[in-house]
Amino acid sequence: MRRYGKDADEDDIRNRPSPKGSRPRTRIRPKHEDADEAMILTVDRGRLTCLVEAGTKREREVVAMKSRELGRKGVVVGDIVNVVGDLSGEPDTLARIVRVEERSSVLRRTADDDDPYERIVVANAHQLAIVTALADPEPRPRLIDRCLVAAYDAGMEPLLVLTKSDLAPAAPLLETYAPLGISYVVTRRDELETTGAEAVREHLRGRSTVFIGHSGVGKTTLVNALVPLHQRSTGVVNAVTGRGRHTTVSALALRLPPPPGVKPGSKKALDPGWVIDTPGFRSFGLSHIDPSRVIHAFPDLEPGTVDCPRACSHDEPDCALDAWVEDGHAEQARLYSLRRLLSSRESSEGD
Ligand SMILES: Nc1nc2c(ncn2[C@@H]2O[C@H](COP(=O)(O)OP(=O)(O)OP(=O)(O)O)[C@@H](O)[C@H]2O)c(=O)[nH]1
Ligand SMILES: [Mg+2]
Ligand SMILES: [Zn+2]
Repeated sequence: MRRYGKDADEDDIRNRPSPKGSRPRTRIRPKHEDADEAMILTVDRGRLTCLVEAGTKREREVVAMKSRELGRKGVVVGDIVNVVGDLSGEPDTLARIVRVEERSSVLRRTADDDDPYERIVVANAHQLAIVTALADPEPRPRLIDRCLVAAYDAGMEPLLVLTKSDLAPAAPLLETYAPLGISYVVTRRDELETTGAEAVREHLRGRSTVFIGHSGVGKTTLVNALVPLHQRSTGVVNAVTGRGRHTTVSALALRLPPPPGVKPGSKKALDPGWVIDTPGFRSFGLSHIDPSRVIHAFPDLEPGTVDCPRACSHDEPDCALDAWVEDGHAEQARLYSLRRLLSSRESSEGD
């Protein structure tokens, strides 16, 4: 998401010289020139909650709907949009979204691998927090691999969040991911409560992070600890099936509170980062993924692919990457991890 606070502040000064915030209306403006910029916080059956004048004293939430001129274009959490109409934020008012700004990133998935219909989950996020419980429900490494592929494809930085460390150790899983050099954090509920999730927050400052994972892994528990002023419902995991109950039904963006000791009004206080809680998914389809974007996340291996045959799957006898590793340009474990990630596209979608 955009570095909101500061920009919005400057905008405020430029556009609203009068203390009451009223603008001259005499000039004839091109269509929607006076639209306000807003960020989408959540979407509920065609009603979109957006934040206007973010980072200013007049910051407020406004409920809006898509205007007809947007056509079929979707609007998702994290989108930066232009809104017009009643922007007072009073109850029972409804503004209109007239434009969606170009997105800096999109996290997409399909319901399963054969599904041609792509859903955009969240726009403009920088980081993908892949939340996996160490037990209850059991971790599924193939699913983690698929989420990593989605992160690399989206150009988002992955963060591995391993929850419920009170139930099982993290070491075996971390070993699998060590060659990928991914940032990670290990959490447990009782510690989240006492430390206020400070260890997690370290990874989140100044950017926007989407939390994804199976139902019941503890995404909302984490987000609640990170943003204590906003408590969402959490659910229990079924003791027999080991499945969560799909407690969270819609994505929601929440601003992190400023870190302790930061001066109010300073840049750090205005831009402490955003977290986006999402509903647990059953599967994570990857039918839309471009393998070259995944290889791009392996800068040590990418140059070795110039000698590959055309449309190389990188897992075939003529693949040039074996020689590349034998010649000492990259570690064998890295090639193994790349191949595992690429092949995760063919594994069954729920695993
Ligand atoms: N033992 C243990 N339980 C935890 C931990 N974190 C979360 N839980 C429990 O796991 C259950 C599910 O947590 P939620 O936060 O609702 O999970 P979620 O990922 O948001 O689930 P959905 O919204 O359904 O996708 C709750 O009963 C939590 O209290 C932990 O670190 N240890
Ligand atoms: Mg939840
Ligand atoms: Zn190859």
